[in-house]
Amino acid sequence: MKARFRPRSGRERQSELPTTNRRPPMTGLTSWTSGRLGKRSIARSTVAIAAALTSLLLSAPIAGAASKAAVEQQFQAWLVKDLWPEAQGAGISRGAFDKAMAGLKLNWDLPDLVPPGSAPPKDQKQSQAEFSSPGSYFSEKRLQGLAGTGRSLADRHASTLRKVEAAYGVPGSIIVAIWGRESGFGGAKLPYSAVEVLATKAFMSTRKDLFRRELISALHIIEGGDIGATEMKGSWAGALGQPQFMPTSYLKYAVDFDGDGHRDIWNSVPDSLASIANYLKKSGWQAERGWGFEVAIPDGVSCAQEGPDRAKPLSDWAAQGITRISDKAFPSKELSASTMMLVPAGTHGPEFLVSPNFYVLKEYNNSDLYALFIGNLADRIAYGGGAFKAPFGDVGKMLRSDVLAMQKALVAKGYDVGNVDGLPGFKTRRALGDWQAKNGLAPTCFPDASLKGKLR
Ligand SMILES: [Ca+2]
Repeated sequence: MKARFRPRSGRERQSELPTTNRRPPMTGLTSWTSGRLGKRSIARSTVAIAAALTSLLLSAPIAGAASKAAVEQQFQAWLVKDLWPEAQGAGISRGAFDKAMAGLKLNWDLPDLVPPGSAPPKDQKQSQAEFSSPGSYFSEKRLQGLAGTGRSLADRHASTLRKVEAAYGVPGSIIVAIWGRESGFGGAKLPYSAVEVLATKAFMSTRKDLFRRELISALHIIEGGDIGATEMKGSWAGALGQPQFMPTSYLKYAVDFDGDGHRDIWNSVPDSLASIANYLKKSGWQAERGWGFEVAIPDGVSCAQEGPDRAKPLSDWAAQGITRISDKAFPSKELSASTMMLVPAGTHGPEFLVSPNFYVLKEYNNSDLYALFIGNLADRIAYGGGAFKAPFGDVGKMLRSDVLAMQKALVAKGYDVGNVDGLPGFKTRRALGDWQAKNGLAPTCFPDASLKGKLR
């Protein structure tokens, strides 16, 4: 788990679904799978810095030692003259504000910083990023480790989980899977002061406005008395405690489940588990449904039918000949319920029929692979399930710029690929499958090296 809290830069990307702004990406997965924060905003030039200093800073990604001191001074002035009036307007007391900001300094080690006067980072590197198979996301060793620990913790906290399930209608296995994935069941060390991270990013980062909102929310949490500023620990991205909530999510979803009067997602397991469940319930979790099934799509049934906007009753998919890969029957109670096809690697990987609960998991972290990871881990914890049966295949060596070129070609031919960003989300996959079928190719619904020359 340790690696997940290391600063990194330039990995967050936008997927094709609307992003939810609930938490920034925490995972070190392949870049195209993640990106809850939406488009990185181009930092406004906020501070009128002398032109000479600007040109100096442009030559270096981070300001040098001398100018760092100057930026620290600007930061202190910003806290008092810029941030405080907004915090005051939002109902924060001067006492809580001063206490939270006492001795605060910028954290220069965080990723995606844009010190005043420097240019925002160019996205050029992203287009040269190698595009790899999603398979590496599902490390069998890691999943087995999380499942083993998850099962024993599900036993240890069985009575709490039963109460949480009764209160929120979310299966304990799903809650425990998220708890494990997000913070190693609360065991991962959260090394950062959330206030320091949020204030640094609100002052100088690629997404200042977003982090400013989160900082104000963090001040509300402190003002409310659930936790002190120094105890409010988080990730390098400002995500808090065992469920890894951003402060705005904390204010919406955190609950006091152990009854001590505080919503303590840092130290209380019952509060952490119930807060995760409440997040999912408020995001629309349907108690009577699972998350989905790995399936076999027969030859001749197109993979280009996927997407949350193409839901059908499960029985309609079954009528096309789609079966569970386990050969078990679909549960009869779900047959009439709304279900979607999901092929994250087209025909090059495992194929799924998913329920709306799958998209609720994506509200927690807007990535198909994240939601599949949680579903798979929960099945292991609940039923002793194993790895997905179908392997993620090799799609050849490609760059994001190659995917981008294919997207542009599809758009020129009138297809809707969603965002033209070099990331093959479901609309791109679907468009590619339709184009393949129209051109006499068997649809694979995923960019691969062999298609580069054909699709121009
Ligand atoms: Ca509590």
